[in-house]
Amino acid sequence: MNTVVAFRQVPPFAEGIARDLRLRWALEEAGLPYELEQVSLEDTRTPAYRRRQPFGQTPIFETPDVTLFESGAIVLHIGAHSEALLPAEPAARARAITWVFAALNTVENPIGQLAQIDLANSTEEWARLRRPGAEQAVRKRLDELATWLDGKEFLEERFTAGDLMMTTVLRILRHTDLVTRMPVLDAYVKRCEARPAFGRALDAHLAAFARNRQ
Ligand SMILES: N[C@@H](CCC(=O)N[C@@H](CS)C(=O)NCC(=O)O)C(=O)O
Repeated sequence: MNTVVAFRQVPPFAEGIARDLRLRWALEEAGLPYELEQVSLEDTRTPAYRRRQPFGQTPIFETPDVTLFESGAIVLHIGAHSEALLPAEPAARARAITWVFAALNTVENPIGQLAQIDLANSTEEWARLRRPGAEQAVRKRLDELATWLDGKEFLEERFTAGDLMMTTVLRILRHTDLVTRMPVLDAYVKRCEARPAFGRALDAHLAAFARNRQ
């Protein structure tokens, strides 16, 4: 059986964006069942956990054959077993993989910096000084992405793992209006989020946190 390892609880701002959602969505698109293993922050500090995830982060993905960390690597691994995520045709597959890296390396990087300022350090002086530059860097990437997506439904001819990853990265900005005020990006995110597999993944992701609050 496949196992997704996720945090038992996260701060409210992370419910709906914590990265186990990426795995759950990929597994739903691929039609693969999975079990959930929930961990606490304390669990992630133990040597046993570090042998599974050297940096003490979530998510982890375990199959009978392999233990994996890094959400991008995991989504690609799931995609290797499902054409729903990675097309069989070699060039289309390579393009989809390219977009997974673009989402994680080129787009998530500035978005992560802005989120860090807004969600973790907003009261600090350095954050106040840095925020305009950080927002500008995000806007640049969003403008470029919107230009690429203009007139398109997805990043390539059809939905792929690239769109899955890009959507989850753009969702990190949901505490701002940076995406929603850009019609092309807003429609793109909503189009991807309207997929039944995303709905099932998000429901399960949120339900797990809700259960643990009771
Ligand atoms: N690059 C990693 C990032 C993983 C990550 O930042 N996970 C968060 C939860 S969504 C976490 O574990 N944060 C606690 C920490 O980094 O110590 C991935 O994509 O899997």
